[in-house]
Amino acid sequence: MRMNTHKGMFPVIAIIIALLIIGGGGYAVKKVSDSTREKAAKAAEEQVAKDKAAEEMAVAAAKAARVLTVTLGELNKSGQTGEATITGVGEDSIKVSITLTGKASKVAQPAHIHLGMCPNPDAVKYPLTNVDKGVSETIVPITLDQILSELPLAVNVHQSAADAKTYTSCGDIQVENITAAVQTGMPAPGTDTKETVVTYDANGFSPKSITVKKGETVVFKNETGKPASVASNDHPNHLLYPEFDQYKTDQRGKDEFQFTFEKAGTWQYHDHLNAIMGGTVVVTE
Ligand SMILES: [Cu+2]
Repeated sequence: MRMNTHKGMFPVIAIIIALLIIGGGGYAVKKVSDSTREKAAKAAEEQVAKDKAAEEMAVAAAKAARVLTVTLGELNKSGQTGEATITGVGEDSIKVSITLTGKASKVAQPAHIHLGMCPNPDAVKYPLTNVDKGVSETIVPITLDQILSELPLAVNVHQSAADAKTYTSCGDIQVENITAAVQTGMPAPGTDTKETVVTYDANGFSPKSITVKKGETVVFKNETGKPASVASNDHPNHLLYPEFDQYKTDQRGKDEFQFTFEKAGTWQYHDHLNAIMGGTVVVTE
């Protein structure tokens, strides 16, 4: 009877142990997959944060790159006209630059951004540096967007400190006069890529040898009237510059093959479909 009980108990214990092992294993697997998932989620979060920061920088740059031009008209027969430009500086300031032409003033002329419109603007909203010898430059700690939210505003120049009541030049700030600032030192999109054309006809590739700088794009134009496929030497494996192989690109079968050389070196190539025809691209640093 006791023996029977023990015999009967054994499978039960075995099953319990087996369940514990399976359960434990399952737990371990779950733990590993949880930590993998956590890592992936964290990486995704970091990427989102990075993207957001990049986007914010781009938006800030775009905002800073705007310029608002204000045309200053003559008032009270002053003989003075001119222009004011309002540009974003950094993320939270603007630079107001005034240039007056026409009749020069012997004294410094007070200037402000006033509420209201020309020729009879209201109270001073933002004082500007006096116009001296026709020029004035002021950094105002507000954003261009803030200025635009406060319109109507006008840039107004006065005769002199003594005769501030007489306005000499005035211009309304108008939202439609915003343009993109010309960025100096930054290449305009599309102008930084140079293209070199190599023509391929019955006589072969022409010019047969070209020299380009790293990062430049070469366009191979097939004018043979037959299918062609440009590839680096040696035929048929193209291992000299494996990426330089039209067949491996989305331009496969096309009569024009554009390739940007990112590796410096001397790269012989050929037409894979007529391998006796070839040329050389020398890529310098
Ligand atoms: Cu080949």
